[in-house]
Amino acid sequence: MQRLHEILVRDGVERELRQVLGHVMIACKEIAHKLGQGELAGILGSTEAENVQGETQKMLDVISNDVLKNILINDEYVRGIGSEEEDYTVAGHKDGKFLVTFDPLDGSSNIDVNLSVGTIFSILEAPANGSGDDQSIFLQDGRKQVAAGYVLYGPSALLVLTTGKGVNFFTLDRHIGEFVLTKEQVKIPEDTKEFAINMSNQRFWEPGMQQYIADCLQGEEGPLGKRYNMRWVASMVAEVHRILVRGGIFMYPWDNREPGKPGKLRLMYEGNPMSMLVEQAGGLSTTARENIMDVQPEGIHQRVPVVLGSKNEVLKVMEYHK
Ligand code: AHM
Ligand code: MG
Repeated sequence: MQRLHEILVRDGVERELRQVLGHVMIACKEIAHKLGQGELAGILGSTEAENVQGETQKMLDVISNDVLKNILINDEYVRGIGSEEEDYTVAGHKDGKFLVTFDPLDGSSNIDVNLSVGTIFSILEAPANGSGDDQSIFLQDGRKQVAAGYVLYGPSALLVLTTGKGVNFFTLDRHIGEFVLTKEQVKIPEDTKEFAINMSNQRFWEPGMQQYIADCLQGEEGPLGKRYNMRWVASMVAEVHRILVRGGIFMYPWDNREPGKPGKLRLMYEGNPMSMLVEQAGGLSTTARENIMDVQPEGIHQRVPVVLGSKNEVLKVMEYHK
């Protein structure tokens, strides 16, 4: 049995980063426990509040955010945090070496129906100067991430992590309270016949995306020559996990539902960490035109179109957008 800590030491991950990752995992174990209690803990359902992005917050969104925030801003190596559920970035320790951004509970529309949700996180190095409550120090492109990952709260709780040396899976052993290595150097198959997209937004997409999906639906008689299958969990963590396990393509593309919002997902704590994982596993992650990790962020809650997964299929979608 190899525990998370042992693998991080083996992979030469510096002590300070190991500590921060350890703290993220303590928070995720706490979140896993609360999710497991469900209705018993009386914390299902929504709050009265909305987050800065105008979305109703679930009670568990707020609780998960508080759990992560409290542990991280008290970590001496964390300069600051940025969260989907915080309007602004929050300062941690003034000399902290790292910045952590996270979506504390992604896919939270799934909570009340007892389906999979997850925590997504991304870790950047803090620049020499600047306080963690100044969002400008967070605005670094995804290539600068030193670690990224998610914890999927499904039938088992699973950590999927990269520190830039491939992607490993760790399953939470609830008996000993530790994440234990269960799969190493995961690779996404290059080809796929499975796509994931919220079809109800079809009329809002660009012509290229409309055409790609129309061609997928034609199956083996169409120009793509394959019989496709479709999945939509409405939980990006579950979606990306399926792709890491058996391949596929996931899209939350550009749409024109709301002016000024190029899609739904956020760059700093959804797009970038998922892109690092997907690329480290041999897949591709793009906006349909450029690599997501090359997008220069302009705001902590910036949105980005997302097309990621099996390499050859993502390249096809990019062709449709030329
Ligand atoms: P959230 O961060 O508010 O939970 O939103 C992100 C989630 C993703 O997990 C998922 O891919 C997407 O929203 C589903 O959106 P939709 O409800 O439009 O299908
Ligand atoms: Mg989210």
